[in-house]
Amino acid sequence: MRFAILLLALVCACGGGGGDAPPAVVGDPQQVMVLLEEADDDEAEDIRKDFGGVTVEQIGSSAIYLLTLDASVRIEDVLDELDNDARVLVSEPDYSAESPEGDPADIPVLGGDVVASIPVQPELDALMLPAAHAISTGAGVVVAVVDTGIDPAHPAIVGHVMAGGYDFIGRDFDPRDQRNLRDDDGDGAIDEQYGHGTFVASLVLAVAPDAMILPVRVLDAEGFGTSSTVAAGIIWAADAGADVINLSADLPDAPEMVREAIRYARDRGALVVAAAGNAGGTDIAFPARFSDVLGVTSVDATGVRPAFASVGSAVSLVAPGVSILGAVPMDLSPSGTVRWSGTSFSTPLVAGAAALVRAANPGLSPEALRQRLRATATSVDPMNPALAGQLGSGLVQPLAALQ
Ligand SMILES: [Ca+2]
Ligand SMILES: [Ca+2]
Ligand SMILES: [Ca+2]
Repeated sequence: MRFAILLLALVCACGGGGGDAPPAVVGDPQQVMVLLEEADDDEAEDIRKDFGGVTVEQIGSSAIYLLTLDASVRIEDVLDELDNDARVLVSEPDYSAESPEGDPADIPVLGGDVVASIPVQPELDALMLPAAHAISTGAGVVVAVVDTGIDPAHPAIVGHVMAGGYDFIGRDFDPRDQRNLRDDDGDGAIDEQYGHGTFVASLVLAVAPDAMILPVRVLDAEGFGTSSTVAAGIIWAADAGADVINLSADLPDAPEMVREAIRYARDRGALVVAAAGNAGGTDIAFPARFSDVLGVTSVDATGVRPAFASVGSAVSLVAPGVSILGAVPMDLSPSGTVRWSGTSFSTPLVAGAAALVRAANPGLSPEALRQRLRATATSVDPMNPALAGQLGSGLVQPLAALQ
């Protein structure tokens, strides 16, 4: 955990604050985000001039601005100033974001299953997809995969990738899943999240085979991003016309900028679906626990909750997430598939279900779509008697949601 310790040391060196709040992990120690009352380029330009040594970028057409500080500028000074700045509604560091499967204990199992088995794997039987597909296949619906990027040429995905994605890690128009063959977070596993986004995309398409995937890269191959990459990715997806946004990532500091990005997406008709996290306790990850989001945790193929799956009253739905077959780039696994467990992989099954319902009911608002999926789920409390009330509305049921 060399990386995390280094970041904590940087935060501690900043001093200030104090109190008994948990130590924040700053994703990028030279970046700060601010929320203005409304998007205002003149005001942003004034802020840039006032500080000096700072570049200011608007995130999409939102009222969120990203301040990047020159090496000579101290982040704590900027945050102190912004605290007292009447132009600024909220200011905060650029907090860290991480894939829930970033621990080396959670890496995928390479296997020889063929790609064609992904949509017909028995692990998905409880979703009754063949019957659901007689009603809807998700045609015309855009699902943004805001993740590590995707492999657009993978046979499980090719032909279902929308143009217009973006890479907020590399800051270019190439949102492919990519790795650098270095263990950047020093946890002993090299590029342990390479393929995460490809895997997620293949599961969206297993449920909604005619949906289109919009790839937005906000996490690197170790599974790390920041609140600015995630907020920018959500806003990008909403502006590109995403109907559903899959976010299999956790931001432990619950950044206000990501809340704002989710509100922005909701106001533009996009439903955000997020992973509840793999800590196994009752602390649901952010933004899965945010009320505007459909938060998803895992069960196995028989509806039983595995030990890793976080549970609690903020869970909305559950879906299979144990030893799921999905796609990864061929240079990671020659078969093009792996088996992987985690709430990150239950999430795209719900995102796919949302796509099916949205395709059949194009006028549904994000809130109505969220309610429809919850109201038609089946309780899994009978299989998990000790967890009654902590598994949301239960197992997502695409067929029932379409009827
Ligand atoms: Ca890691
Ligand atoms: Ca790496
Ligand atoms: Ca690593």
